[in-house]
Amino acid sequence: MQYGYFDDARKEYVITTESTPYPWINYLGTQDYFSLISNTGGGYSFYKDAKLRRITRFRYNNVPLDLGGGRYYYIYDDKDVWSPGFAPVKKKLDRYECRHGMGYTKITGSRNNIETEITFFVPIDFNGEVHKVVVKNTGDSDKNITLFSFVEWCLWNAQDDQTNFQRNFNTGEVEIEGSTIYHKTEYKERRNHYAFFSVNAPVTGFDSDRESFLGTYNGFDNPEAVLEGKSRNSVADGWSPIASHSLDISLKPGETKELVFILGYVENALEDKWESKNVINKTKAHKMLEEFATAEKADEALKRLTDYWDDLLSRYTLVSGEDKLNRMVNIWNQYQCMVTFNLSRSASYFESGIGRGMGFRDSNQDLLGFLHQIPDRARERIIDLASTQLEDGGAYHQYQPLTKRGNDEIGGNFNDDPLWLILAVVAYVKETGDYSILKVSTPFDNDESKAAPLAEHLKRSFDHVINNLGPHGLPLIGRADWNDCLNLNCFSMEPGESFQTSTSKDGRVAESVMIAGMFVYIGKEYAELMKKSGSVEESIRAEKEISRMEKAVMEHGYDGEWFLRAYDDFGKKVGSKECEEGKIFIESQGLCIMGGLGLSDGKAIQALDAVEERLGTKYGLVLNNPAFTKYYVEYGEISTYPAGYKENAGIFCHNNAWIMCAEAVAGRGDKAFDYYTRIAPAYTEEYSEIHRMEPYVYSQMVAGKDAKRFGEAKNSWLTGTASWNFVAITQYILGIKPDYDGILVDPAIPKAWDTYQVTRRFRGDTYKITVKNPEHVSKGVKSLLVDGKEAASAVIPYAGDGKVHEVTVTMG
Ligand code: BGC
Ligand code: IFM
Repeated sequence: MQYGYFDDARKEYVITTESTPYPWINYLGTQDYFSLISNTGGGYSFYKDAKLRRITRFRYNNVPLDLGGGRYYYIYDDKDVWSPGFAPVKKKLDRYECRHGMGYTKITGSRNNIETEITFFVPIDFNGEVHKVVVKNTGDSDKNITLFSFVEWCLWNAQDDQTNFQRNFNTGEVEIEGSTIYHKTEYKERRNHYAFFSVNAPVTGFDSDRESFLGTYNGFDNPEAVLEGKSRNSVADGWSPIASHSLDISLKPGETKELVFILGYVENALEDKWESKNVINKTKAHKMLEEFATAEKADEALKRLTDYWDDLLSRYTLVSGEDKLNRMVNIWNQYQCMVTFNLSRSASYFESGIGRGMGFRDSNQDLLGFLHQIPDRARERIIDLASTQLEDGGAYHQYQPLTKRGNDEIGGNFNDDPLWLILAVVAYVKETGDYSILKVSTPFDNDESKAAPLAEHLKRSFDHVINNLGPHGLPLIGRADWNDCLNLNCFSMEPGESFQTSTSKDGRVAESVMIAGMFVYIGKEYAELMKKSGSVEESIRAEKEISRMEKAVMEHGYDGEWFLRAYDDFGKKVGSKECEEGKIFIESQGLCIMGGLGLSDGKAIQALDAVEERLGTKYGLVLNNPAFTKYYVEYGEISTYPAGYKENAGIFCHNNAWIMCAEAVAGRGDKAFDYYTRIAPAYTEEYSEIHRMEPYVYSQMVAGKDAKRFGEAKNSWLTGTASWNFVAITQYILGIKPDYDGILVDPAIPKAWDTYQVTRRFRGDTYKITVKNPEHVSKGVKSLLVDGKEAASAVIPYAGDGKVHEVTVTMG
């Protein structure tokens, strides 16, 4: 069952009912100011950091669902009160539609011949959001209505705001200036920032004190001020400051009125002192309001935003016989990659914005799907990430985006982390040809006095693995590798200590075959990068280490039919036939085969067949099998999950992509694409009532075959699934891979495909690549013509002339 449809021409998903199976959200903002917005206007906004600079308040896990805060509008029409976005009043609408587009959301609601369309967006280079409101009288008699707006301020630190009431009920301060309501509460120490909510027209009234607006015991769905059609003109003093406007509007039949509301954030320089306590410098706010003084200016800014996205998305475009595939590759997968790049795992409807900042492994992987869009921002992020690396090559697992400092509470010692940095840098250099990044002086542990060239950081990442090997010559897992919940050192923790906070390493010898696979796969990339950048000796040294690791994996990491997952701290096999439960895990199969292991002797194919047989379901591949039905102290958190959920045999969409890549490496395009379609959102759309999450973006997890709610997804939006599936489909299946000296063409496609075209913008040139498959093979490039001339290899040489080049690839 569907709850809407894709409008590909406008790059929108159109939701046609307010009763979606879960709030279906979108993100506004591209750079510093971000908002989450659900299909009924719920959500919140923040500047750079969802924890430390929360602008509006939101209550997670609220009852009823998604009424915990948002940008709410109310219409008072002859005592009939309703919300054009359905929430919060939830009165039946005659028509409802929500269009989630690229960085904007347009919600239309009509009732009693009043149609209201609100377009929400964050303009490019603007620290605020625009709500363009169009109200139309669609009936044949005059209408006199009152429009109310509403947002609730958060007192900046979202965690403190939700917990520290003894203090915070005293601190709220606002100021009213014409139609603008300023929120200027200070947060514990003097910081020169404030927010404001304004409208480009004179208001009839306003409110800035929540209790005055709602009434002491009313909710957002029935504010007393709105029920009476009259603002209280309240000025908040402590308690819960809000911002609400009311505007009387008269409309003749057919008449339309347009208003522009601005919710903005201002950060003044610290030395630009407040004149005296709480007299804020409003110059920037005034300028921001001036920028959106008219509806035309809002329309122009929206046009700039859509042009911006059209340009970003034009860097990789596909024309294939499959509409669903086209819309994933051309629109939604790339869009999600930008969102995960911006937000890492911090703020979604499943991540509270106060739990996590930017993840080291997460953000490095997110770069893989994003860096072709804006390489300069990727470069900056790489340096930020590398600056949180520790001198021994390990890394802080997370950092707060506002401060960019590593998070001490979580620390490091997740032993896969360092390798992802190498992969991100390799991808960046292949995309841009910019080797100079390797020379950038980059601090360790955010300490400038410990700075070294980025190349040195990569070396330490590589060596961190070599310096931390276990009894089988395989990498020590540390607190956990990519699988946060496989905590093989868990049993030796102190009572009350969690794997997140444990730092002791004594007696911990658990080893990860997954990291071994990563080391081979990413290590080969490292060796090649070193060779390409002139460090030949380092490249030779790396190759020797990789060969040694390959031997260790084939000797101790293969279990007869598939790759083992690990050795626990007692030296016992994990992910082996010998295990009672959890006999096979997905991660090591994917990464070992991506590293080329087992390809020459049939072991890779054997492992992939085992994956299909034991992990395959119609909704995707589960992570492990059989699921754990008991708690295993030696495995940790993974076995605390009920069978079929999350890391315990859930369908983790992130590592499904590794199997797609592995199948492609092994030459089995049909299987790779089959796995792709099992989890790609556009393909799940038709069973949205089971899947429940947004059909335009990936979710982290779908409940696996052992779960009671098999097929139901959770944790939509912020997941490495976005970038890895983009890599899997665009580079491994469609086979268009950026490389140091050009674009490598190496498709692994379903045999039935005849042809497809990819247009790839690459370092300023444009390559129009037509792939033909007359012999209906999955793999193999027979000829490659660039502008009519046969190329020497399967690499399209980089021309560097800024021109358009026609490429014809014939498979066979
Ligand atoms: C979740 C993991 C997550 C980890 C991070 C666990 O509870 O299952 O998916 O990565 O928390 O803290
Ligand atoms: O690898 C992790 C990631 O860092 C956060 N989400 C879950 C993944 C698997 O545990």
